Parts: sequence; structure tokens; C-alpha cells
Amino acid sequence: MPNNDWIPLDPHKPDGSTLNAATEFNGLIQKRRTVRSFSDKPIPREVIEQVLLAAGSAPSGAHKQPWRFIAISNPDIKHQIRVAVEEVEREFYNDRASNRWLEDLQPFETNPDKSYIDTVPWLIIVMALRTTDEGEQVYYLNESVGIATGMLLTAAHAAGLSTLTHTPSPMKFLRDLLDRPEHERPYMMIPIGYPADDCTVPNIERKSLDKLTVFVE
Ligand code: IYR
Repeated sequence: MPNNDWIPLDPHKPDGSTLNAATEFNGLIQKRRTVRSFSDKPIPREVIEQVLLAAGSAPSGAHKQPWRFIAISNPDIKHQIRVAVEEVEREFYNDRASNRWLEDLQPFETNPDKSYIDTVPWLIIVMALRTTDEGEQVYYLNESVGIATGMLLTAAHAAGLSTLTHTPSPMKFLRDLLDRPEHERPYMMIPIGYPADDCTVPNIERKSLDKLTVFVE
């Protein structure tokens, strides 16, 4: 990137006060919930494209943009992924997870059944690029991809869609199954869809401001 190619910033200027804009956005994002029960209602590819463009606007180390989003709606491929994921998850629940871990998961009633992968219209596999496609070094890979993933969740939520952050472990099988190159490391699976009509979520609380923050003024 040439080091003298600078343009004026085009800042976002919300209508109304800054406090109002901040409060409104917080109200929107507080409604985001992780969902495990999805509707099969289709979502046009154009919607997913907008969500992924938003995710791809994230900041990254030296602007290397070390991510790729594999967006899958093909039912056969989704089913193959479901079968493989459920095998990995069965091993997790039966052998690998500690008792403490299983206890911590109990309130969320998670289990190896990932049938939502068949139901949900889109499955996004977030890939972290260990080098750029051109083989260049990347920086702060986990931070960069984490931010982009957070923005993906936020963009989907703003569009009225629900998501689930899913990290089966190990996830390497996804690269083979999707025939992706060596430098792409599966980072997270994110089903995107409308929530099922009868979707319920655990009644959890978020940290209060005093637990969440320390102000040094
Ligand atoms: N990957 C498993 C287990 C799991 C682990 C954590 I930490 C969670 O917050 C939720 C689930 C699964 O998806 O079932």
C-alpha cells in the first residue's frame, strides 16, 4: 500500500445527540442472543453478502484482512458438516470434556445434537488466514479475526437474524471437507437464520456496569 495515499475521513454523524445514538445502539445490541433453534425460512444470498461485507470492514493488523468467510447454503454440504461435527462433539461430551466443563454447560442444555445445521439456511465458516493469499505475513491474527467475527454477529443481529458461535474442537476437518487451502485455519462456525417460532433462550444476566467497567477519570 503506498504510504502517501491519504483521503479525508468521511465520519459517521448520527442524527441527534451522541448519547442518544450510543443508547439506541446499546438497546439494539442488548437484544442479541445466542440461539440454538432456527427456522428454515430462506435468507437471500444478498443479505448474507451485506453481513459479510460488514464483517470484512473490521480493523486488522497492518490491514492484512486475515479472514475468509465460507458461506454455505448447499443442503448436502451442510449435512456432511453436521455429520462430521456431531462426531467431534460426541467425543467431546463423552470423553474429552472435564466434569467441571460439563457442569458449566449444564444451564445451557447443550449436547452433541447439531440438527440445526440441516435446518438453518446459511452456515458461515470463518477462516483465519495464517498468511495472506499472497503468502505475506499477518499480524494479530486472533484479535483481527475475533473483531471481524464480532462484527459479523452484530451485522446479522441488526438485520433481524440470529446466530450461534460454535467452535467444535478440533475443527481441522472443515478445511478438508471444504477443500480449502493450507493457510486457512477454521476459526468458528456461525449458523445464521431466523430464530424458530418457539425458540427459547436461557434466562441469563449480563454484568452490571459496575462489574463490567472501571472508570479512571
Ligand atoms: N462445542 C460444544 C460444547 C460447548 C462448549 C462451550 I465453552 C459452550 O459455550 C457451548 C458448547 C457444543 O457446541 O456443544
